[in-house]
Order: sequence, then C-alpha cells, then structure tokens
Amino acid sequence: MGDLLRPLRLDIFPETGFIGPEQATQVTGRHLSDMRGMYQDGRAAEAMTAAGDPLLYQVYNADIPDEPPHILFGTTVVYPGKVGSEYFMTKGHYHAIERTAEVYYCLKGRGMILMETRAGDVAVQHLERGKAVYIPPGWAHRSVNVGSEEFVFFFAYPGGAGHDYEAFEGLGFRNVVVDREGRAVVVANPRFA
Ligand code: S6P
Ligand code: ZN
Repeated sequence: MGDLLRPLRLDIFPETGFIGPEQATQVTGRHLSDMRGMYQDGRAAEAMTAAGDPLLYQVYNADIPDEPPHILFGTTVVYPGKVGSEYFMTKGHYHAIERTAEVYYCLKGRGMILMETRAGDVAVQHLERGKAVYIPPGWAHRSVNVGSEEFVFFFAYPGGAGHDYEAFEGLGFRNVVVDREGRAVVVANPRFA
C-alpha cells in the first residue's frame, strides 16, 4: 500500500484545459520543432518553425504515480491552426504496454481521433463537447484539432502504460486530416502509396 495516495480533488477548467492546483499538475508543451517530419508539407513546417516555432499543444497531467494500480488522468489542449493544409495534431503513440486502453472525453472544440493497429486496421472518431471516445488496447491514437478554437479533452489510462512514439517517426499514421476548401477531410497518407 506504500504507493497509494490519500484521496484528492482537483479543479479542471474546460475552457482552458488547465488543472489546478498547479503543484499537483505537470505541464508539457509540444512545439512544431518537436514534430520534425510528421507533417506532410515539410517546407511549410520548416518555414513556420523558423518564423517562431508555434506551440501546437499542451498536456496537463495530474501528479499521480505512473504505475499500477493507479489511473493517470489529465487534459490535452490542441491549439487551432494548420501546417500547410494539415491541422495541428498530437504526435500520436501506441502505449508501450499494448494491452492498455484509454478514454478521451471532449470538454471544448472539435477534433478527430485517428486510430490504427499494428495489423493495419484504421478508425476515426469525431469529438465535440460532451462526447467520449474509447481507445481499446492495441490501438495507436493521434488527436487533431479540426475547429477554430482550442480542442480540449480529458483523458484517463492505466499507470505504467508508457508511450511508444517510434512507430510514427517514419511514415506517420495511415490517415491524415487536411483542409479541403474549409472542410476537414480524412485522406489516406500519401507516404503509404
Ligand atoms: C496519453 C494520452 C494523452 C497524450 C496527449 C499528447 O496516453 O493519450 O495524454 O499523451 O494527448 O499526445 P502525444 O501523442 O504527444 O503523447
Ligand atoms: Zn495514450
């Protein structure tokens, strides 16, 4: 029982994704420079990185031990914007322990969750305020902001699950989400052609 905590209560602000109090939360920011090679339009990515390297998303993690039997939770805020015609998105990952699931619950904005398995199955779910997505074990997941305001969602997954980003450092996900005349469209990643 040594690693169990006293019950705790936190504030989650749906408008900003901020979790308080600050001393109970770890914040990680990802800039465009952290996502080299992940956007289709490499030139646009380079130009935007040189012009100020925008912050694409922030993750607020409640300070919970990252091991079983805990449940890790927090929020992700993906900012609105595009690199070329591709919307701001998270890196995306498999859980290192693949037999672990995750739940996302949308607090603000509009997003798509791209999911796929190592066997090549793909799935896409749309999120807006009040909707949840269940990510089963073995499904990689990437979050894309397809709206004009922040896309904010709550997440929860098993402590110790870990993250494997390597699978997406080459070709990326099998689907990409692009702006076609103002509409967010899911298309096959041309790198897989
Ligand atoms: C963790 C969970 C989220 C993501 C976050 C950022 O399992 O899925 O907290 O970590 O949305 O995405 P990424 O792909 O950069 O970790
Ligand atoms: Zn995850």
